[in-house]
Amino acid sequence: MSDLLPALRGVFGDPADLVWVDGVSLSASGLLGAATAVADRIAGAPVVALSATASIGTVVGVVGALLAGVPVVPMPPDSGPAERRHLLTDSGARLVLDADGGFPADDGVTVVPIDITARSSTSYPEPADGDVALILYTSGTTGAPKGVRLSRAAIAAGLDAVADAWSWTPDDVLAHGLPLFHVHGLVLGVLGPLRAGSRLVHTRRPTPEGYAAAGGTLYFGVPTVWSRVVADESAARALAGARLLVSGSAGLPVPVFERLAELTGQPPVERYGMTETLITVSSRADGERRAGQVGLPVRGVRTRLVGEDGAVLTEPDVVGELQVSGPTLFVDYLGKPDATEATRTDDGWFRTGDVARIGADGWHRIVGRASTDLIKSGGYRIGAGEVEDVLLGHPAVREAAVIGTPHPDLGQQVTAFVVADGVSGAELAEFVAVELSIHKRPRQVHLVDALPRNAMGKVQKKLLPGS
Ligand code: MCA
Ligand code: AMP
Repeated sequence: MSDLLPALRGVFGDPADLVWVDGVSLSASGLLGAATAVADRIAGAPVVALSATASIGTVVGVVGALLAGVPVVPMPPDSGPAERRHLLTDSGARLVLDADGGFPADDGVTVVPIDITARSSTSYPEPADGDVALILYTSGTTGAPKGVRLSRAAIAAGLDAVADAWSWTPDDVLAHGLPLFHVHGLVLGVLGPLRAGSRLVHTRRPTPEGYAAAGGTLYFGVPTVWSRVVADESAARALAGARLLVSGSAGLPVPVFERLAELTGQPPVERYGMTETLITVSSRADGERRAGQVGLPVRGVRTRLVGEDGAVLTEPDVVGELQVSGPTLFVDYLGKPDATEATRTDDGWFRTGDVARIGADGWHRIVGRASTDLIKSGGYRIGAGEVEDVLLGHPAVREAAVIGTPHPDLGQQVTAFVVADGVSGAELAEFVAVELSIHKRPRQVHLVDALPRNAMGKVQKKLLPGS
């Protein structure tokens, strides 16, 4: 069931350009040979990290780890020292696959360069369905990111479910330019084509011009990408011939949905998911699409809403916490049984932390998040606590509170309120950008005399301007 790489085993022939990333392509047999050479270097390791640049080397590295049955930790290539140290220490990875030769040598790990021209024909046994394939680090409301362990079976089930919803076949050419270290760009965007047998065109960055030139039949984007596409009318019109445009990772604003439909002649499919659950709800290629709604549970997934008292809500159109169950759920947060446990209900459902409404016809609307401490900016999930911890590590900072404030392009932007002496907002933003990855840098830093607190001394984020 969980052969994640049928496209490499000749099931769909040997297309010359199965995977194309930023002008460099590999055939099915070429990718298999190069990835097997990676597998030869890492086989037997308990875990491997990978500096996941937007390059074909990243695809080769991930596939190599899948072939060898070694769980792989894709790291944002712009992670600063604090984030990198955390990912390596928390995952225990002592080997780092490096596609571009840019990984710093000073982290006490062995760097294994990825050579996309190498070829090996070693044959590795198929790992078990329950084995962990990927460990994806993702932010929680507090502390450093947690490693979400995803099994091969969950990934296979998740990909088959979206292939069903989106009528994804080997005749498709998937085009996108999303980062290769999250579910969207990596699981759906790289492993999806390798499971479905379709070709992949990765544009390195998700720009309107890149999308217009990619010649895809199927396109993936976060709402920021679609909003930039509709602002570039000629790029948007160039997508008119595509079979399907898919949006996810954050809510697609209704005006962007409508403008995209107008310029391309087709309303986009919107789908909803999480790193921990993969894609759980979507509209369908062969069905209706509605602005502001994310559709119906995908094949094999069940959803329900729960009220604040924990009771399951059965009335349509009421607001509650969305819970999901099914074969696409993660194994656990690596090394964090308590945090894992906190996400599960007594009867085994996963608490998403998202607030939703389900109509009488089963269509889902995502209304918001239960916690203000998870920010979605440009589709990236950013934990307020992680950014606050870095700010508090600056010697001039006495107090810090981070929230998401509305942003026309990114949905939300990271905004920090800081009590500090003798330091500028720009210096503090730069301090965060050096320690963490770029998109976690506050776009706005407000230096304030005090943070609003309640009688218990707890910061009242809801009282911060813009929250
Ligand atoms: C970026 N820049 C910044 C900041 N962030 N400058 C100051 N402060 C910041 N916080 C810089 C960049 O380094 C760049 O500089 C310039 O701003 C413009 O960058 P660009 O990449 O064009 O745009 P962006 O605004 O940074 O990013 C927009 C984006 C990006 C490209 C849409 O947010 C993105 O790739 N998002 C995808 C996230 C994603 O894949 N999420 C999926 C999670 P310079 O030009 O000098 O380099 S998985 C998930 O959510 C689930 C499962 C799901 O449902 O999919
Ligand atoms: P991540 O773990 O980065 O995968 O982020 C998952 C979160 O993204 C979810 O919990 C939602 O808050 C948000 N999300 C993903 N897709 C959508 C969508 N279509 N509409 C609204 N929010 C979404």
